[in-house]
Amino acid sequence: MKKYLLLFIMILTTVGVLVACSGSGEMNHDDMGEQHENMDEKDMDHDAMTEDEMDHESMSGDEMDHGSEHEEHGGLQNLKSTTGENELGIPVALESEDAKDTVYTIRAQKGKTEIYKGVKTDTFGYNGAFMGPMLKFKTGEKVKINLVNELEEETTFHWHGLEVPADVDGGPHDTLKPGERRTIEFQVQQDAATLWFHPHPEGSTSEQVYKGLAGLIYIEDEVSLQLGLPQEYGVNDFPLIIQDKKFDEDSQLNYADAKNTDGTTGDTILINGTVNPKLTVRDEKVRLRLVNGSNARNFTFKLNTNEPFTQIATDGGLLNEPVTLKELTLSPSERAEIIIDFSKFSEEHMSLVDDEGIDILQFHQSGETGTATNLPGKMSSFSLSTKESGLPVSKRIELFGMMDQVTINGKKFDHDRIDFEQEKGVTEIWEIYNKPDGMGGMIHPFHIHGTQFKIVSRDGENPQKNEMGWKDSISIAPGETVKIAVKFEHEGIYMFHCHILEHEDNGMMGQVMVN
Ligand SMILES: [Cu+2]
Repeated sequence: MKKYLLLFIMILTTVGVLVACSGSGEMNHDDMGEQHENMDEKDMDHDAMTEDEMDHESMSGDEMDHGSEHEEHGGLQNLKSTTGENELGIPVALESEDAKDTVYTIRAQKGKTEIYKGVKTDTFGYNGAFMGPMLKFKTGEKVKINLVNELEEETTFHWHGLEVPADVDGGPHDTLKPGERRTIEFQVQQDAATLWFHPHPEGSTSEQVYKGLAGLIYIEDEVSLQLGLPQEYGVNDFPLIIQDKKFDEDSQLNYADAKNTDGTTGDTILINGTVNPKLTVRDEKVRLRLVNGSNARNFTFKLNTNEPFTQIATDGGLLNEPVTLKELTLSPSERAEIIIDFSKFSEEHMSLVDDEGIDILQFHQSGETGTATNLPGKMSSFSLSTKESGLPVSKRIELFGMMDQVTINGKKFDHDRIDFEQEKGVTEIWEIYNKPDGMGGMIHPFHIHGTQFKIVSRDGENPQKNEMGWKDSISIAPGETVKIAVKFEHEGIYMFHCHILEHEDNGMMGQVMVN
């Protein structure tokens, strides 16, 4: 009985805050998170709740009205502008260990990093103390990767966006214990793209990524190399793994302190692990491969001058043709490749800013002339056929909740439960609905492992031009319903989940078995 009394009190408290916040039209997930964190874990037995008990909307306003304290947007840390005092670090392009075949060794390690000059910060990294290298794969080739866990905790090596059999995908089933090694092999079967890799252990993905485990994959194919796109790595082709973190007074990345159950954000931008970054560019077209590697922050990127730029690729590869934009939003784990033509600019101060004008990355134009390139008209042959878009919906997914009460179709992740089955090589339409909660809800970036999918529609409308390409993650707004066409080329059990890493760790994840 005591347990149910506590549960009841907890629901009343939660709902009280919900009303206070929704009444003011403000969303405040953070303060709610704190309330929950103050409670004893065992008092929060969600499994004991019925669906009705968890459904905030089923209660009337009177039942829920517990006061009217006005809460601020506590959840989202305000970002500071980069000062531009440090030249952007470029991830090392890892050399194959074999002259003939592509063989890499990836070690998950811990170490100390001088993120701020003269101060050592405890960090995690791949093949180094912080962040990771860039792995280059060519379409069609066989790749062998030796995985080594040198951490003092379990981890996995997940290849985000790579179409590989489930047993090498590095999901939560594939943990390596401290000191353990494993060798995986697979064939690269997809077109040129910018992918990334990160850990995926159940319950601690958010902390491990936050501490620095994130690396890059460039897939190249013959066609993409002949298009004349900027492709001199570190010269006019730059990866940007963009993350926000919060440093404590000792300049440490104290995850327990920074943690927000509803998605951890920080006030400090790091790109490729560099704080206060600037990028020196020549007067030429420069390709930026943007990776939103943050735990939870959505970024809307613009140029401070409001000049247009050109998007050439989505998560899974090149768009059919370049798309001109003035701003671009990426939710966690989404990628986009953009081209900025610096031969057109000679401003004193050029930078990539967010939608509030905060400098994310400053540019320094060296004045040197670069390579003159023309953007190709046609880059890929992506298509969504009328047959595909006309298929009936065969899987329905409802994303709901906040903090540690996040669910998919009312359930939390259970590694012993298969949520869906799908046949290999068969396209199915997944319909995903982001059900708003009493506070208006929040964006959930939805990711599926082991495949690249096509967006069929957003609320019944065609996707924007810059989303007409391969995707493995999709940002879904509260109240929005998206349809995507999904096909798996390999067998096994794959994850689908929210890529707000704290939501994922809190169980906003399911499994599809491909036969
Ligand atoms: Cu989420």
